[in-house]
Amino acid sequence: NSVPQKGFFGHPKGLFTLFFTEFWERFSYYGMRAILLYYMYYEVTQGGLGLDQSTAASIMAIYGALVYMSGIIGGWVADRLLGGSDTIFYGGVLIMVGHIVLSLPGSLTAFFVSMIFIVVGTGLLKPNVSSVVGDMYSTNDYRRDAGFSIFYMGINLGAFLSPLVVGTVGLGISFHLGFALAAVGMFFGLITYMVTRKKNLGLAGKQVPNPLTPDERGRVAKRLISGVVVLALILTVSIMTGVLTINRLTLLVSILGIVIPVAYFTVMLRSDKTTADERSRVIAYIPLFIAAMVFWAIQEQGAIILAQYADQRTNLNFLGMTIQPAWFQSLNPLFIIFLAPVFAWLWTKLGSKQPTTPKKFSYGLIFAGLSFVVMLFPAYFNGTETLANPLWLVLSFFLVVIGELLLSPVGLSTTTKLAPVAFSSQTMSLWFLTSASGQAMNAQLVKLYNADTEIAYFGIIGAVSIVIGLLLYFFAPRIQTFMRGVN
Ligand code: LEU
Repeated sequence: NSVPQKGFFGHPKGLFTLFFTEFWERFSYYGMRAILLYYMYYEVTQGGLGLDQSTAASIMAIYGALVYMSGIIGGWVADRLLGGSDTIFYGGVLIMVGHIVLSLPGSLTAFFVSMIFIVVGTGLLKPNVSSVVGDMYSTNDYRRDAGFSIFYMGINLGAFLSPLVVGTVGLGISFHLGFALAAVGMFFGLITYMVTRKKNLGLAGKQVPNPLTPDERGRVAKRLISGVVVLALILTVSIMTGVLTINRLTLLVSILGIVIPVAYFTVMLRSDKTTADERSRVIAYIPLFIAAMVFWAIQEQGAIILAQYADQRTNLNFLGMTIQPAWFQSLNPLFIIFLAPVFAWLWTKLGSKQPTTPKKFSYGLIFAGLSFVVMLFPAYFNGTETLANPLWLVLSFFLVVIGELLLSPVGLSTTTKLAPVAFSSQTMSLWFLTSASGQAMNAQLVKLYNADTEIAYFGIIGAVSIVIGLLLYFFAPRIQTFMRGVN
């Protein structure tokens, strides 16, 4: 594309397509997440599945972990098999099917089936829709960063509206009707994508960057088919014999949350395609990876522990209205939408005086820690028997968003800059892994929360995050030297 396109707010028309596809995909995902926890632990008489709360909380965490781990598969499929554009489409179809399964009155089994569809579907769609945004701009196009910011607004607009829509219907009428709305959302996304992609996306995402050679194709197909068959067999047998319990599955995902990044780092450090400078940068990336992992662990507990808190520990009669607990899930995206421009302005204003990336990460962790520390106050002042003022939750979501805006926007670009060139097609997955691993850790942590442990829970996790943030602050200059010129 030698003539830059300007069909959507001065940006390539393709941004319109990707913006609305991702808007609707996030609408469906976060709408579903806003009621899923309640669906799992509400009594059967209330339309729920009647699971115990700590199991429900753990499943929320492994669900979130798997959704971003599967990005590795999505990245690979786009890179070697289908190209981004088609991979996004198939992902959207699987996601929609997943929500449809949830919308039919069903059992725990139906729930797990839908989870498989949504995990694989999101893995195909989510990393690729972001990479195709990048594909629409040449590397020196000055509109590139702004394009990503607009795209990020699409994500958060979808995430903001859906708890209000899906949450209200899901909790007010029926869970299944709520999930049906999530399916309808993804359907709108698919329609937008299908109708406008040919005209708007052009060649973006059409090429397969590193296609399989013909004899690789045969081998990969064989391995893939036998892999899926073996996995399905193992799953069926272990579920039927009672070997695979929810607890063991949770443990397995938590272990994957450690094993996958360790494997990634080992391969990058050992590869002979990695130069000495690049090796040093990978080492610098390790503490940043861990910091991001801790950050997302706290941020994602907003949909688990804080959601539980909203339902059970919060006074939902506020200023004469009755609040639905799912509505609190709109706070994070709402604050992002309002504060993202403020931070963009701040960084421009500070120019070269702005904090280095490791320092931004450290502030991010401190704010995340504070978002948990403030949750100590209601119990500290009034005990755990009195319902808390909902404004405490609002404050907590506000603080974590400050952290998110310090860490998340620089996180992806830092990943891109610190990963060795030979691994560049993997950087999106590597960044999503920070969230996946954080959530894999959550799968064990969230089990520890209940009314009796509340104070210790928020206090210890909040303090640990702040301490890691401070450590990172002091080691920031050292990490910076390992980054070898990248800032
Ligand atoms: N809120 C973000 C999104 O849904 C989280 C991601 C960066 C892990 O896109």
